[in-house]
Amino acid sequence: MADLQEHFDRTIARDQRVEPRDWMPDGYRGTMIRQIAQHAHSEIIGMQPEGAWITRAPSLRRKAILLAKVQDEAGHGLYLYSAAETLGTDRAELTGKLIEGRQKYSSIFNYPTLSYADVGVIGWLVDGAAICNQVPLCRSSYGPYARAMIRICKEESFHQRQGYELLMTMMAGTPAQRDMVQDAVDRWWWPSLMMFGPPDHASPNTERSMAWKIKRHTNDELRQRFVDMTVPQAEALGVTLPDPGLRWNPERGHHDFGPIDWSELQRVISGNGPCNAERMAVRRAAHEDGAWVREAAAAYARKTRDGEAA
Ligand code: FAQ
Repeated sequence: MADLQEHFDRTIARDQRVEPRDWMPDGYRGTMIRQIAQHAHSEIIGMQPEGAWITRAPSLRRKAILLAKVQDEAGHGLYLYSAAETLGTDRAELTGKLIEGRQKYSSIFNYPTLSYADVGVIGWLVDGAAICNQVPLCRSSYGPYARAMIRICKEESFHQRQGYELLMTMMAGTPAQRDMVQDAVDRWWWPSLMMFGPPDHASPNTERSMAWKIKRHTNDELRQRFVDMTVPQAEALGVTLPDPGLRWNPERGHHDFGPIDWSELQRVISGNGPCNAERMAVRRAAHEDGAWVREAAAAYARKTRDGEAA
């Protein structure tokens, strides 16, 4: 046992990857399953806010782009459930936990999408925040997760660019279109900052996840990186970020920003955000409606196996 622990510690210390065949402490396995499952659930639930606009996209071009983006999110969910399966769980079990409300998904997907500008702002801010958080996860210590993240990040970059391009187009349009963009930015800015999780002093998992090199930066470090990256983009776009406390601090070499309402994050995580009930109801209905597909696939697999055995 001591040998196994030593081998694991050496793997982490040398910045090598932990692979599914390797021994790992139960705590490491449990943390990886929790994080990967939460991430996978976020991608799947995350299809809903933008998916609601597919039938109302303003042009064929916008519809094709949005369809591709939402399909990518389904794909990300599937890679991530597969990565979780290498740790000894299975997708059906994780889906069960999601729909029973026993596992979390990202707070950000519990906010409504009120206009088409929200599709652009989700691409710019939500995918922008996701990239900031996930690029370092390409170096996460668990091999299957780190490798899944490489492709996911490439696709998220396309998502971010399509959102920014959509917003640039709207900002070059009518005053009403510019107002729609500003209104969407006002609503999504603070929830986007909350995506990075609680502040470091109130984050129970960060210290251990950093020691295991699952996380490479703390929640606050990544949040700051996102703010610094986004401020010049907002200027180029011509929108105002809704924070009177936002200003460049030359001494820190970073932007200062105003206080985040952590009680809102707590409320949303604990199931009481604006759309939690709706998101879960849609997910449960999709699961029930898909029962026949799972049954047919299982019957087909049985038949093929029996045929091969005969
Ligand atoms: N929402 O101790 P920490 C996307 C939970 S994908 C809900 O700091 P940790 C793509 C946390 O799980 C977005 N729960 O936890 C897309 C923990 O739960 P516990 C998802 C949150 O794990 C774009 C507890 O609070 N991305 O956007 C949130 O060290 C557009 C204490 O927190 C990922 O999952 C939250 N915001 O750090 C799709 C990335 N924050 O212990 C569609 C991978 C924290 O009670 C459209 N995950 N919690 O079970 C991570 O990097 C980390 O898990 C953090 C949290 C940073 C999210």
